[in-house]
Amino acid sequence: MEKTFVMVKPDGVQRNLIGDILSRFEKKGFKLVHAELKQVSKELAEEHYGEHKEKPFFGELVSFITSGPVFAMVLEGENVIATSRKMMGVTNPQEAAPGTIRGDFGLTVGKNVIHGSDSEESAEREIGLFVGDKPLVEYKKDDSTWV
Ligand code: FUP
Repeated sequence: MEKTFVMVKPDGVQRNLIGDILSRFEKKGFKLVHAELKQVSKELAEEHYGEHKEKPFFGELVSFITSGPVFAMVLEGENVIATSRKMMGVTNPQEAAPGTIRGDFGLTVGKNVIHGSDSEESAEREIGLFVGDKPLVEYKKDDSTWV
């Protein structure tokens, strides 16, 4: 089954949004297979955001994501990568549609509340970076009453 990496960024944790955000994914029907409140190191932040290394906002991005704990998750479900990104809304919260996480909770592009992998390759890479060799939690959910 498809998996993705999602994290509530330090602004979301500070603003007590973990529960609201996780609740949206749970209610959608995605299965939580890993969750961790985690302090991101500078090394991990620089690796995770490596594709933005040359961008003018790279320094701020790294200092923001390391400024306090993040709530890191792995979610599983059909088409979870694209669907969870849709639920997050576009990168800039000022342009994100109402009803999306960034549209409802975010104000600025620098502090946009949530991250989610954008492809199968980045999901695999980010799960590797953030979860490492900790095993994902395997369990059955009885979907028979609602699917
Ligand atoms: P996304 O995949 O939606 O998280 O967006 P990107 O990978 O393009 O950007 C990663 C992060 O860089 C964003 F979440 C916020 C930050 N960013 C800025 O601070 N300024 C920008 O102009 C673009 C992105």
